[in-house]
Amino acid sequence: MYMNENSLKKTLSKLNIGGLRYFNSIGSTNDEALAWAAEGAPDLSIVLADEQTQGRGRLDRKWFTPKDSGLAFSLILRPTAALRPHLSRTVGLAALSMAESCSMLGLAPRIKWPNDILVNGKKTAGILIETVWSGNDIDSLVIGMGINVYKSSVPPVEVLQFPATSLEDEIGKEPPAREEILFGILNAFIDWRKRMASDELIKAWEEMLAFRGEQVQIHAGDESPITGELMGLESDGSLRLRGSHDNSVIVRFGDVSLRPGA
Ligand code: BT5
Repeated sequence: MYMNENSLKKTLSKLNIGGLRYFNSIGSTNDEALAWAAEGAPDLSIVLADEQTQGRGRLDRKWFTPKDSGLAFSLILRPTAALRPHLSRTVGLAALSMAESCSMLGLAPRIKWPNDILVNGKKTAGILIETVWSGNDIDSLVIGMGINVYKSSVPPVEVLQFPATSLEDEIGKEPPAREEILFGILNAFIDWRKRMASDELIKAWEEMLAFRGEQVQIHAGDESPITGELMGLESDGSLRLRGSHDNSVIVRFGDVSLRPGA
């Protein structure tokens, strides 16, 4: 059974969103949102699909979204002049909003920097942010979020580099309706966005980080991994590690994992 579009609209009408495009099935909600943003979609417009046939992760990876299993949506942001200097914090804003909505379900989520939400050490949600440019300026951002709600959303182990789970698995019973979970995420997002320029956002994001105080490695491209103790965040959302000579190492992108044998 697909999501109930009417109850979705009704739930979202309580929030100040820009517009909604709902699909039973789509290639990728991010692709639709990128096209809509380029046509001038209003701020906080949402593209949501029950099923994605070409769901995308970062770096051409795939995001598995079978029908009737999870939440897959893309939020279009039109940054104001005041928020423009802080756009590198957007992934934290999205991660914190998803993590808070997991906390409200009684779970203890952690953010695996930069874009994964872990529950009990397993991936429950991921974020993919893409940009619409206007010359050298950012016209808008598309924030794609995928959350595994029911057990059926978890991909087969063979395709995973990192263990995955769903809210249903972790709560141990039927999770709330997907519309309600979406409402919680958007509500938190709208609220945190008001504080996007404040240190409060960085502090809350930092407190949710997975592997703090542990030895980690960061893989970015083909280069050999960067290693160090995971300390926290810089004010732009970069990750700060302590290297083996007590030096600070700042990381802007990559995939974090625990350092084997450390
Ligand atoms: C992400 O990439 O985690 C970003 C996922 C963003 C998905 C949303 S859904 C709405 C919007 N529309 C899109 O097309 N995308 C966004 P990354 O960190 O690169 O992780 C991708 C990796 O996670 C894959 O290579 C798989 O190993 C694994 N994976 C795929 N589907 C998964 C799932 N449902 N649950 C857990 N892990 C998954």
